[in-house]
Amino acid sequence: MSRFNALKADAAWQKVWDDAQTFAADDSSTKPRSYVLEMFPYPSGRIHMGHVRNYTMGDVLARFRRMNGMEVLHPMGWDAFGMPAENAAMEKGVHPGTWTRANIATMKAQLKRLGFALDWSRELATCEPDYYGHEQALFLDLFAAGLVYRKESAVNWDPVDMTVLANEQVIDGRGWRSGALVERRKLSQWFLKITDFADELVDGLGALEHWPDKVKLMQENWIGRSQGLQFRFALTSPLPPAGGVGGGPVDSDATPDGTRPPLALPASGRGIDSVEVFTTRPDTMFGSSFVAVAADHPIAQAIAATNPDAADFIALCKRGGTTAAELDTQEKLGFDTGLRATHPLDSNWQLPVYIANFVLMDYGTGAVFGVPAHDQRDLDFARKYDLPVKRVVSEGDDEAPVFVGNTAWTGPGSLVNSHFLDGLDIEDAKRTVIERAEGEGWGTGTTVFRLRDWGVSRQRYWGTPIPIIHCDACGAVPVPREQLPIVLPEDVAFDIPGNPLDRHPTWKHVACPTCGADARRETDTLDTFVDSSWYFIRFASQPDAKPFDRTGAEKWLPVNQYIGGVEHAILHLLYARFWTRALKHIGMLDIAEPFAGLFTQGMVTHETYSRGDAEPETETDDEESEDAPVQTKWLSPEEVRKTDAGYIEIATGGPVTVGRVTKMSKSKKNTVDPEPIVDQYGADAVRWFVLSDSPPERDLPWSESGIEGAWRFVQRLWRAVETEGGAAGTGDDLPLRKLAHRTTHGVAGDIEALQFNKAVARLYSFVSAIEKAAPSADRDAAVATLLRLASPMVPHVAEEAWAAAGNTGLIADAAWPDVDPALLVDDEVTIAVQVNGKLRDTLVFAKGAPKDEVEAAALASDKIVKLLDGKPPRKVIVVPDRLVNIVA
Ligand code: ANZ
Ligand code: ZN
Repeated sequence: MSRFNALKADAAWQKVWDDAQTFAADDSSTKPRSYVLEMFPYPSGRIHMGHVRNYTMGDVLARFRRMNGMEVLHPMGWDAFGMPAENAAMEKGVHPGTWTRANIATMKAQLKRLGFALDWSRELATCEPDYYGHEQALFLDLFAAGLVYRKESAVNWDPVDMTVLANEQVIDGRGWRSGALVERRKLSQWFLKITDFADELVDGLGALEHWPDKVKLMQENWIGRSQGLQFRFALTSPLPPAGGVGGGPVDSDATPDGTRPPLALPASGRGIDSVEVFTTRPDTMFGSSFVAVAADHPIAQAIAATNPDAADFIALCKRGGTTAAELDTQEKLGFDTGLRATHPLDSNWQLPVYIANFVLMDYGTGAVFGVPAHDQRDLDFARKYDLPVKRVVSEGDDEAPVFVGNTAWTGPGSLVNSHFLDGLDIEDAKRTVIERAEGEGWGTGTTVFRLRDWGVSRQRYWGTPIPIIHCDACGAVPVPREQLPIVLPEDVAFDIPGNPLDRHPTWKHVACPTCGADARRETDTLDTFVDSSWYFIRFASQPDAKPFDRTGAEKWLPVNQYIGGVEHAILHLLYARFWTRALKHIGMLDIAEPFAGLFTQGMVTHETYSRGDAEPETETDDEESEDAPVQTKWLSPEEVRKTDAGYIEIATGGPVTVGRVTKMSKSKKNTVDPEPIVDQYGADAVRWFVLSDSPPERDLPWSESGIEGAWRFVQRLWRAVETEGGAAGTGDDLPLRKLAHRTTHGVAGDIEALQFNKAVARLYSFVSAIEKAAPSADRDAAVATLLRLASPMVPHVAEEAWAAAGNTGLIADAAWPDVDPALLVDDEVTIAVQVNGKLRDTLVFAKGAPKDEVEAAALASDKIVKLLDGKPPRKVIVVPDRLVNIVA
C-alpha cells in the first residue's frame, strides 16, 4: 500500500493553484460574495504556530464557501511598519526596509507552503509607498473634514537617549535601553477625533450579532459612556476678585477633545461665588461630605494669593506626578480653604471646600464633591481628615446608616439615606437627580466618555510620514495631493537614538506650499494602528490613483468573517470601526461597520522547560511580552529529551524542570517552529492538527503525539481512496450512504459555525465507517464525498486523491456534496423489550413498524425465548416505536 508523499504533493498542488490563479477573487463575478479575512501579520521574521492556527481557520471557511458557490475574497498582506524594524536597525545595522522586506519574503514562502487559498494578487505591505501614499491622502481627507487636529500632549521622554519612548519601552518608569528615569514632556502632536463618533461606536455594537459578547463588552467599557451631571455649589462667603487668576480657560487643550464638559469660569474681575463640579454619580449626592478643587483651580489660586500655607500646599501638589494613574496611587492630601459650599438639595447643609492633590484640573471642571462611602479616593481622603462617611447605596439588605471600614462600595445596589431617592436603583436615581437638577435649573445632565481622541503622532522613522508642512506664516499646511506620496528617505542612520527623520540633512526642509517661504516638513509618522484601520478596504479595491474605489469596495465590504487574536479586541477593532465611520461621514464609503462577523481564536500553547537548578517560575513570568529578553533558565523543546527518568537537557544530560503550559513565546523558548514540522509531516498534517482537539476559541496545547496523530489521519484518508481504486463497487450500503449525507450536513454546519474541532471529529468517524464498509457503489460515493468534505482542511491530500480517483478538475473547484434531506432523518428506532417491567433486550426496527411485527420479533428473540422457557406469555403490550412489555 503506497504512502501519501506529502512533500511532493504539497509543492505540486501549490504550483497548480498558483498557475491557475485558483483563489483569485473576481470583482465582476455575479455569484454571491463572501469576504473572509484574518488579521494580517506583522513581518517579524518567521511564521509562528499562532499564525498557522489563525490562517488555517480562515482558509477552511474560505475554501468551504467557494465550494458552496460563493465568490470568495481571501487576501493577505503585511502590517509592515513598526518598532521592531527600527530596533533591528539599531542592533544589527540593517535598514528597517531591508529587514522588513526580507522577513516578508521568508514569511510569504512559509505561508505558501501551508497551501492557503489566498488571493496573492492583492498582497500589500503597509511600508510601501503604494500603500502609505494612499493613507496620506486619507489623512488629508480627514484633515479637510475637521477630524484631525493638533494639540500639546505628554510623551515619555528619555533624557539620556534624548528620545521619545513608546509606553512599552518604559519599564518601571525607566527607559528600556538607558535605564534613565523617564520624564513626561509636552509635545505638539496630531490627534484624530474618534470622540466625535463615541456615541455611534457604542450604539453600533448592538447590531454586531456575529461578534463575541466578550469583545463587544470590552469595546463598550473602553469607550466608557456614562451619564454625568454638572452643577454649581454656592459658596457661603464669596471670594473677592482675585488678581490675575480666574480669567480665561485654564485648560487650553480641553476644547478640541469633545468629551469634556466646557469649563465655566467667572469672568475676571468678578468675585467667585460658586464652585462648579462634575460627577458621574449624581445618585450619591446625599452621601457627600466635602468639595475638593484641583491645585490649579481658580479658587485654589485665589486663596493662595492671600494665604501662604495654601500656596505651599499647592507647590507640594505640583511636585507629584499628574497622570490619572499616579494620582490614584499617591497619598491623598488636602488643604481646608475655610470656604463652605451649600448642598443644592438642602440649603441648610454646608460642605467644607478643600484643595486636594487627587483632583485633576484638566478633567471635568477641575472640582468634585466627595462621597467617601462610594469612592475609594474620597474614602482615603475622609479617613485622613476625619470627614463623615455616609452610606447611600446599599449593597444588600444591610441598610446601616454609618459606614465603617476602609473599602468603598462602588458596585450596584439601591439607594438608602437619600430622601426622595430611597429604594431606587443607581441608574434610576441618577436619572431622577438629573431631571430634578435640570427642572430646578441648578445643573445640567451631560454624557461623558472615557474614550479620548486618538493620538497618532509617533516620533519614529519606520511609519507613514504625516503629510503636513509647517510654515511660520501659514501654520500647518497640507501637502498638495499631487505631491503624494511623501516617501521616507532611504539614507538614514540608526547609530544614535531619536527620530532619523528629524535629523536628516535635507528631507524636512521644504518650501511652504501656500506662500513659498522656507518651511519644515512634519517629521512625526503615523501610529501603525492607522495602517491597519483600512487595509481591508484596500484589499477589496486597489486602484493606482486613489485609496480605493467606492463601488468596488462596497461590493465586498463589510468583511463577512474576520478572524484574529483577542489581543486586538479593543484598539485595532475600535480604530478600524472609527476609520470606517469617518469615511462614511465624509462620503467616501457607505459602510458603517467594517467587520460583520468576528471570531477570536485561542492561543497555541506548549509546556515550558527550564534547567533543573534554575529559579522556579514566578508570577511575573506570565506577563512578559513577546519582546521580553530571553531568560537563560529556559530551554527550548529541541534542547530537551524525554527519558524514562524524566526530561534531560541534551547538551549536558542535566535535569530539566517541566513548567506550566503557556502561550508559545520566544522569551520562554517554548515555541515550535512550524516550518520543520511542515518539512517532516507535510502541510495537511499541520493544518489538521491545529483544527482538531481544541475548540477554536480555546487554547491549543501543541504536542508531538498530536501532530503524529494528524499525520496518520492524512495517511488513512489516502488509503481509503486507494482501496476504492480497482474495480468499482456495486450494490447498496444504505447506512453508509446515510452517514455520508449526515456527515456532509454536519460538517457544513460546523464549518459555518467555525467549530472546526467538531467537523474533525465527524470526519474521523466517517473515515472509520468507510474503512469498515464492504465494497459497494455507496462506498465509492462515500469516498468521493469524504474527499470533498476534508478538502478545506487537508487540501493537498484531497487534490492528490481526487486526481488519483480519476476525477477531472480540481477538488478546490468542486462543489460541496448535495445533501438529500430524506436521508438525514433517522428512520430507525431502538425498541426496549421488557419482561415483567425489566429490560431484557433491545431490538432495532424501521420507524413505525406494525405492532404485530414488533411483537413477533420480540417473542422470537433468543434472550426472551430463553427467559420464557416455553411458557406462553400472559400478556404482551407494544408501545409503538418505544417498547414491548411481556407479562410472564
Ligand atoms: C461624586 C462621586 C461619588 C463620584 C461617587 C464618584 C463616585 P469618570 O467616571 O472616570 O469620568 N472627578 C470628576 N472630575 C474630576 C477631576 N477633575 N479630578 C479627579 N476626579 C474627578 O470619573 C468621574 C468621577 O470622578 C466623578 O464622579 C468625580 O467623582 C470624579 F460615589 O462625583 B464623582
Ligand atoms: Zn506659508
